[in-house]
Amino acid sequence: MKMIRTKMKTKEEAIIMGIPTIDLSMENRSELSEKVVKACEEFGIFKVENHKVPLEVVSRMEEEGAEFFAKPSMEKQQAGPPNPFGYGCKNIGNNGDVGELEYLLLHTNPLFISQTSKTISIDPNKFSGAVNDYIEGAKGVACEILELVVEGLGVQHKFALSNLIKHLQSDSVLRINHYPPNINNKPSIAFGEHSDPQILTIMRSNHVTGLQASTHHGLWITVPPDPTQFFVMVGDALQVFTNGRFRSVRHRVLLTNTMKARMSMMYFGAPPLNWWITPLPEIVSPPQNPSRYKPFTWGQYKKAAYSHRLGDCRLDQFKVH
Ligand code: GA4
Repeated sequence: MKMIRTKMKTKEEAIIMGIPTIDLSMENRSELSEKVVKACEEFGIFKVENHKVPLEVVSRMEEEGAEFFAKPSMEKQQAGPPNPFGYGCKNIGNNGDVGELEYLLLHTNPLFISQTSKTISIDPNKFSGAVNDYIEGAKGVACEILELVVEGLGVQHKFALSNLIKHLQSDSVLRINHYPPNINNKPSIAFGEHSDPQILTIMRSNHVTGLQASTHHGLWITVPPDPTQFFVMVGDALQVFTNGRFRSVRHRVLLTNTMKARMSMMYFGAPPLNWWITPLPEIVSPPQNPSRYKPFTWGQYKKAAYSHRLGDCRLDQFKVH
């Protein structure tokens, strides 16, 4: 969907506003990086077209997901509970949040995938093969976006951010969500409002609508699904790396489809647990423009995130007042 207006003054204007679409095959690199930075600043969410992930990689992952969620509940439970990884049903996190969905939460480390696949599929090699290929594809998209972000922000070291998710010890996660058809015929919130704690989220869903993103003014935009493309979302860690120039996007899933299940796949790109999350040196220039956040490691932030409710603004406790 094309962006109709970026500057918003009234509610009416907001309603006709869609999220930006960025064509990754654009030849003019500096124009492309400018567009990415602008989309991150203004929306924190955008769609990318002409990515290089083969369709076959996406459909294999989709088939494996559909096959798993079609199993009887007893069999799925064998892959749970998701503490911290595995199969989950309705419960989200550890503090009483619930949603109208079931999901698989997987660490992206291939050794972990090969172990967990045994409890998920009767053909663990086929499952882990599909998951690993999908992760490689989504990670590629995330790295490309992060390299464009860095270029657009004028940061010297091109791989300053992408290296964090390419790192062997990266704490990135893959999540597959399965939402049942909404038989009540009343739109309902199936996954509550929140921002993602990581650096960047790469999301792809089937054709069933549901994702909504909040503008910086607090208005909800419905994001039309596009099964062949990816959606990029700014996470809390990227907000800190850019010293608040980008803001993590608050989003939720609202279900309206009475006939079909929604399935979405999210790759959450994160650094290693012991990595410090602090603004990129080129972004801050004390004393005029100091860091707005107290330094913390990704491990500390994750711990803090899991001690909060889903919708909490977890970054607040790390802000310099
Ligand atoms: C949101 C993004 C990812 O889905 C997730 C979620 C995690 C979970 O479902 O276990 C969290 C949530 C997410 C944010 C705050 C904490 C942790 C549930 C929750 C209440 C896997 C993640 O990393 O953070």
